[in-house]
Amino acid sequence: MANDVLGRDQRIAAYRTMRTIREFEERVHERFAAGELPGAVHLYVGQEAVAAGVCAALADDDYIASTHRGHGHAIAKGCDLTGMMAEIYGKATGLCGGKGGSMHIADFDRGMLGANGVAAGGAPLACGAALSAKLRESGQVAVAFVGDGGANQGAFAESLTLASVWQLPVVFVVEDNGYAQSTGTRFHLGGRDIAARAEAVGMPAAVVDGYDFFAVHAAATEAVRRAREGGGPSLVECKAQRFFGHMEGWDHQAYRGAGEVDALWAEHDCLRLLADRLVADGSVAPAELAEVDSAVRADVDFAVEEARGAKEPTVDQLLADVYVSY
Ligand SMILES: Cc1ncc(C[n+]2csc(CCOP(=O)(O)OP(=O)(O)O)c2C)c(N)n1
Ligand SMILES: [Mg+2]
Repeated sequence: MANDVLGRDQRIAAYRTMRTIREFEERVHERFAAGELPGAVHLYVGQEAVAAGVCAALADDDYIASTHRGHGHAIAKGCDLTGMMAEIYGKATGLCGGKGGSMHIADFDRGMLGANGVAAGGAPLACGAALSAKLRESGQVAVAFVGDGGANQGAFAESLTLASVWQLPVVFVVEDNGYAQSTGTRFHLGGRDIAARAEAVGMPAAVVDGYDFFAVHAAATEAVRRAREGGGPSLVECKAQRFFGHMEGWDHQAYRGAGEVDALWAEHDCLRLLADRLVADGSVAPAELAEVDSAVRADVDFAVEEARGAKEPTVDQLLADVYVSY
């Protein structure tokens, strides 16, 4: 794992963020199976170190634009767990009034510009936010999370080009999790690394082990620093597979090899890798991590109970904020 400059409190905060994402996602998995959640839900388990490592490099007022697999990004950027869970339950107390659901969670107060049902939809949005920051000279940075499949969208190529030509303060975080739905990257990528596409437009790029919080954080910190100091855009490609199916409900992962997922849990569980590292280097005692675990579990319990008990939006609320009159 890469060296990193983070102090003890920040290391524990990283563990807390990743544990929160894991607990939240596993609970959503369980509640979906119980038939409680409407709509489409895509889980982020396995990739937690990417969201946590990138967002730990950002300031509160920086922007992120997310993907359809957005819960981890939202949690790492500081979105409220209770509001997120209520949103996934489609309740009026949700972050978007229950009208967005899992795939459209947004919270502008936290710089979370939204999960996005459109593959690579976050890339042009982040460019827009970065252009705004540049024109306002605000010093803010925008991050676009994009999947390996999303990186094949035209909008991604256009965003890279525009960001480079206009030297926007934007970071493209590509999460190569091995698959776009059921299609493995070896069938759709046309090359080994998406990072090469950035180099083609003169943009610095790095490829990192996405299971390694410290490696992600170091690469993101460098890219964010470059953007904030006027050095233009960067791409950080993080390799980390998802441990669950593409989407809750129907994906039995027949396209994956026998034992593939078991091996991921055994060898590439980013949360366990981080915990082992923190204990081994003396940053924390195992008991401290256990305290974090139980506090996080209580937070997620609370979020689920609140969401279950909350009201659904009324018809009036459903129609509010949907159409804009200019
Ligand atoms: C523009 C567009 N095309 C197709 C889809 C259908 N679709 C939803 S998720 C997905 C795969 C995305 O793969 P990737 O970007 O690798 O993200 P991952 O699901 O692996 O996180 C596709 C093709 C879509 N949502 N948007
Ligand atoms: Mg993918």
